[in-house]
Amino acid sequence: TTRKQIVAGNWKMNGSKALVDQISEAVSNQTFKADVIIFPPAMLIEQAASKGLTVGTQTVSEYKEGAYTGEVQASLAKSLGATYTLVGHSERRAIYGESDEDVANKFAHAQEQGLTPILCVGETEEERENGQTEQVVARQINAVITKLGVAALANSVIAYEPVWAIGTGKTASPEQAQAVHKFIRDLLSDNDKQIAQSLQLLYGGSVNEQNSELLFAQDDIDGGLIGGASLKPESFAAICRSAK
Ligand code: G2H
Repeated sequence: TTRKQIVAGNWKMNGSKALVDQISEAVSNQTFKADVIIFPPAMLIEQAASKGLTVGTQTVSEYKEGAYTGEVQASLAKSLGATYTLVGHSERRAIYGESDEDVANKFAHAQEQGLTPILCVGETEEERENGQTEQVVARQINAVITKLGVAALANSVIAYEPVWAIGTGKTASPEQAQAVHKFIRDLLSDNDKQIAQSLQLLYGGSVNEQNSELLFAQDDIDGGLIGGASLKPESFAAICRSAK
């Protein structure tokens, strides 16, 4: 099977209009084997899209419109040029209390509005130490399958991001990451073999230009979701080049 790799930059609450220009310069005159996607703060979506970058939003409201002060509206993000959205990033789950059900609702609404969701899953350090990694990741994915059916995953991406590796400099080893990716693909395969084969599974958590090549070379890793290193134009371009 040939799954196209994805290198996605999650800027979190960082960046600026100037950084949009710099990143766009760093990646636009090169061709990569991977699709490159930028997730800047929502206010920069239009500018990034106007530079020809493929763009997504870092979260979306599960509601269509109305009295939801401060929320990011899927249809508006789409009209500004976003084509993807992250859903259920661990920071949204941990800091803003998003439940598995909230995340499934956001996933559903994003697809309804024509955004491709990247569903983020992953265990905390405590859960890993207690041997619960597979159970947690399965619960997070099954919340979407239970609500929407497995067919909904056909037009989506999953990012495995162990919480203990996020922004900590502790990357999962390629073998550790591959083991969980394989577990996820097997879980999907139990539901639908074709979707399991075609779905792109990204690794996230302290990916940088030193470790990306080996991670991206694993059988079930189809690219990465990059935080800190995606804010440095040269590092991000190097990570994009390392995709296969
Ligand atoms: C994980 C990742 C990007 P970082 O959150 O989503 O961030 O690469 O800084 O660990």
